[in-house]
Amino acid sequence: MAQFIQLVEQRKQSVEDELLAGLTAPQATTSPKYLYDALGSKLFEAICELPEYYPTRTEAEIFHKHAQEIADACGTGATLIDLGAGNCAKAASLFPYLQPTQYVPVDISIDFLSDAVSRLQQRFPAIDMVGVGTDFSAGLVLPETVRSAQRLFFYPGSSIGNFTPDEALIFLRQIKAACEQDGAKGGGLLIGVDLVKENTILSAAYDDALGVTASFNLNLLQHLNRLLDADFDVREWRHRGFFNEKLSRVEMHLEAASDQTVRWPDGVRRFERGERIHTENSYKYSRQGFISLLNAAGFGNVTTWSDPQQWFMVCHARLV
Ligand code: AVJ
Repeated sequence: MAQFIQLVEQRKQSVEDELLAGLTAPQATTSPKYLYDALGSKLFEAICELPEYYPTRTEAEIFHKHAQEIADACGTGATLIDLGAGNCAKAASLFPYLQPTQYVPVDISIDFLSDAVSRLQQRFPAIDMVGVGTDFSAGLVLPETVRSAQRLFFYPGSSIGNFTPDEALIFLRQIKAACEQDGAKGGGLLIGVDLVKENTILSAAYDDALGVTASFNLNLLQHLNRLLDADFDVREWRHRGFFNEKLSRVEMHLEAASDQTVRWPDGVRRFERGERIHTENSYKYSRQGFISLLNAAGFGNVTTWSDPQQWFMVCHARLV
């Protein structure tokens, strides 16, 4: 049986406070983590199947093509800590190469993860599995059953892009600290990073023809209605997804299609037509820019793998 630990059930009050502070700010924002309720996680899986959404497919190609070299860089027998594991499929495809001793998938979408990890444990009975339900964006805390030796953090999919570069640096330093816990040696990081490319390709990836990304973004409003007991009318909002070249990030917004008032038990927010809620940033890096960030966080010995078009990059880095 896979072990499953729910670390912090974020207090309902603090979820509400955080959300309402963002929603009532002059420029309304919500954290991208609220995109991932049960339906949101499924819509994200659907996004990964879209022809326009190249990151997942390109990263998978890189992992497939360079699996043995990647495993040689990472070393076998590690404690593989999978940040934002989702359905655990990416890590599972690397198990035959990485041969982890322990597998620790971490995700905020708790029910989705616990289903995935119990199915995976049946396929790989020899690997010790500890599922962790937690919001690691607030800090990286791991339960004691996670082994400290040879921790390999796995952060694929370019989820690092959800952080600003400053936040990413702080997060990478936390990973470094977690590798060094109890004086452990041999730790490292295997991370997927999306690279800067032509605007049209980036914009299409976040505003696809079928409107799956639009549904993913709009579903946030349904999630907010449940979390806050609010009354967002999903039909009165439009998806916006585009590349902001100056800040080197894709931005997702929800735009009010009409003047409207949204209500929740102790408050209201008026939105005028065209006003937006900023729901996600997805930063895009240059190869050298990201290596510099890794170095600044205390990682070195960086090896990178990319696809022929240089659209995506997988990096392995060691502690220095
Ligand atoms: C899961 C954060 C990597 O930024 O590409 C996909 C999320 N948002 N389409 C990304 C996402 C819209 C995705 N990450």
